[in-house]
Amino acid sequence: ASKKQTTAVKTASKSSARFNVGTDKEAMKTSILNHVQYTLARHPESAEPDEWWLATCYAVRDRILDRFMETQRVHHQQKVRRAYYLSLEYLMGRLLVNNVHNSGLFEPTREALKELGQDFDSIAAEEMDMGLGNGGLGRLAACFLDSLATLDLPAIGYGIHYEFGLFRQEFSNGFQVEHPDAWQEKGCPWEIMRPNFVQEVKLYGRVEHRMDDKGKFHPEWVDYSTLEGMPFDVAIVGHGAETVNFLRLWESRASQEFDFNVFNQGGYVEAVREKAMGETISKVLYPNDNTESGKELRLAQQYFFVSCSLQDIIRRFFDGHDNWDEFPEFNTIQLNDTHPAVAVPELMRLLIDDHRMDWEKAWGIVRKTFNYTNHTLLPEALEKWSVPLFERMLPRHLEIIYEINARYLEQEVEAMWPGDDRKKAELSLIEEGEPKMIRMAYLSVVASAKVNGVAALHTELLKKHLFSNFHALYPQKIINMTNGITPRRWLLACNPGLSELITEKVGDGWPKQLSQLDAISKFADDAKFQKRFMEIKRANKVAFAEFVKESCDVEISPDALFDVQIKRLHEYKRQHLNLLHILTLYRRLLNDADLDIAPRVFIFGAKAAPGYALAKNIIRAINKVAEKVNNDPRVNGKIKVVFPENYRVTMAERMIPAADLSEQISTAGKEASGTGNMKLALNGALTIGTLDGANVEIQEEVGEENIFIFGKTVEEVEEAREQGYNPYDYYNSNWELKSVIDWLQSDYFTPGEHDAFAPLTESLLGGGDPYLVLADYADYIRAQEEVDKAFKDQKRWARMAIMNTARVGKFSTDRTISEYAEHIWKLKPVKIG
Ligand code: B1N
Repeated sequence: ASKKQTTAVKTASKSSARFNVGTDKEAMKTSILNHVQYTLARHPESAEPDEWWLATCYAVRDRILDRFMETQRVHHQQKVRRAYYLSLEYLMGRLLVNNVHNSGLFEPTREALKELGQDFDSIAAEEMDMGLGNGGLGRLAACFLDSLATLDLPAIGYGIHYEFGLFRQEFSNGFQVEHPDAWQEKGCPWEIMRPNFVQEVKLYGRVEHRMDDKGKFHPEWVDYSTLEGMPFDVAIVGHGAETVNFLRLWESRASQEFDFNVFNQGGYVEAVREKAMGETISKVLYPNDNTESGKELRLAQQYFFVSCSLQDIIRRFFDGHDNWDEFPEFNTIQLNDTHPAVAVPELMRLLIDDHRMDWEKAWGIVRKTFNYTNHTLLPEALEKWSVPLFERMLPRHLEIIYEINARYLEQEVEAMWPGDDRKKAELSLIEEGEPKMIRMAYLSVVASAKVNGVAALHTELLKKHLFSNFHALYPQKIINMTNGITPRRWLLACNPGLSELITEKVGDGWPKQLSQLDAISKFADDAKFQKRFMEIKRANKVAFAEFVKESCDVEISPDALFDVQIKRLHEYKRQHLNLLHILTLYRRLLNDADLDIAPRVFIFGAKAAPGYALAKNIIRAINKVAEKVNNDPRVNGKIKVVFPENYRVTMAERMIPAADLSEQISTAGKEASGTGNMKLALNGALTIGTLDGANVEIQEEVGEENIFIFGKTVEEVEEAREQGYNPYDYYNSNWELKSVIDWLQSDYFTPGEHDAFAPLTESLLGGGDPYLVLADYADYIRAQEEVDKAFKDQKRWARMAIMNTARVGKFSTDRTISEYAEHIWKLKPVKIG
């Protein structure tokens, strides 16, 4: 009977390989209604919008899961090679709109909802952002998942199921105030808990070296604490593809087993403490972008998710293989920055201690399996863990790192620079000092087959500075993989007006072949096309203006130039340079009410790390300047400043289609790539920017006549520093610059409250202006005047905007991921169905 049943199950799943459920409007309608009634236990007549949202997600999910199971069945059956992406951050945003577009269910879902008396857009707006990341690095991971599935590449993402993602931001008297982000409040229809794949993780304790019966010493990790990792899977739907990959996020739990043991030893308080730790690890995302805090809990998070993931990878591998020799042939693991770098000693430990492999063989496997992406050169972001902390939490891993270091210094560094102790100290994985620190970036380079930077300039700087010794030691290892963005979310879904126009002109292949956009460049001078392009932009600006009215109670004109800077608040990104320009215009307007400038709206979106005082002060300064400018009748509405609170993926999706100008004004050499620059250009915003990160490559694509470049180059920045850069030289010689900085030092913007912006003005003057704001000020103002001139010539502007959309096809993550697949992962597409 049981055999018969198995056959029946097999036949059922085979005959319905693609869908068990219909995908037309009627089927969607039935399915949504069924979920309202039988999943949510609600009468359709009284269901609330968030319940319609949930029911719709469940209906869509049912269809996606058919493809998900089929994909996994095929991958398993064909024993495919897989890529694993390890990242502490995934900035996913909302999933419903994305999922209906990618799975081809957009029309039937919208129509079904309409017949049920519901509006798709308002239902979709019920969804909370899945904000499990800080900024570019986390959003890049999300775009990569989209492209991996779209290109039919077998890949799984691993990360942490944070209970709280990036904080929700509010402003109070201009100050940023942080609130917990309860993203799971309305339910999480997209994730599936997988209790059958729970993993156990050890922490703390010590190492004993015990002799086995053959007289060989084996290290043994003892007196450790244990935790459990519970996996939650989120399906990742490829665009128009059959492939549905998944993202597996681990949630930490106290291990019942361990509590019981400590309990029996009489350690009641200990047991409760361990339980608290178990429940704390996946609580909250660290809110730092481009800085490391060095906190114990952060290391615990890293190790926890890495250990769960590696054990899961090994389990999956042995479900189909029986030989470790084949491991590197079927598995490649990408480290998203050094945050998961503890995977290196962890895989060594699993191979040597748990699977009794010898060192050389284990190291050979590790070096063929791992690759590492570097995302920053900023010293404050480079991870270094103190040896004493590491020893306490991961004693066996510390031993392994020392052993890796000793062998690599004695064999490889010695062979290259014989007898050179200075080179050995320079290249050591351990930085001498009090305390000693483990250099996680060096560990990642030594253990990886390939190391990549994220834009051409960034990779060159990596080879020249941070990893120059490694580039000499391993000349083939460091390569460039310029970042990208998924055109599905960042054009097709967020800008339906422009998408329709493009499809009308070039057909509907562009979302999967973004270079096809180039075909619209031939319409750049076509008056009719220009008109439609600009009408779409204007409609997007009208929609955004409505949002600003509602959220900030500020009226802005859709005919003004929308000047947008949206990114994390960081000194190197120089939001304060933008602010100095605003103050310059404000001042000029007060001196000359008839000043001939195109009306502008300055739009900001940014969160500051809660512990980053200067960044928070810059937010306050922007808010306070906004208050003054927006309410000063003398300005006559010519400039406005808006800073809606709680910038996030969903807000970016509203702002980017409405932007005219894209501010990419970091100090040259500091922004590894940037990806907002790509999103804005794709949606027809012109860039004002420095020759930094991917701006360099954007200029190459769009042509120098379609971008506003200003400021010092990397070489000029280096030179200025060498010659003893002094901001006062600029302050004292540029009278207008001096006036606006003095203005900030007065209480004009905060009446009665003195020195409100002291941290900001101090950093610019007394603090030595580490990011050369004053040095770039004059050229920035000049470039902004060119922007003004170009905008006044609407035909010229339209032409430039069209050329931006047309020429940025290179920046699709489909191109980026194809390069990773070819040059790093050696990964081939697998067609499903
Ligand atoms: O990664 C993005 C780049 O486009 C940006 O230029 C870069 O700044 C960003 C520590 C980071 N680099 N490093 C981080 C994030 C969190 C953290 O805890 C560092 N983020 C970037 C994608 O390549």
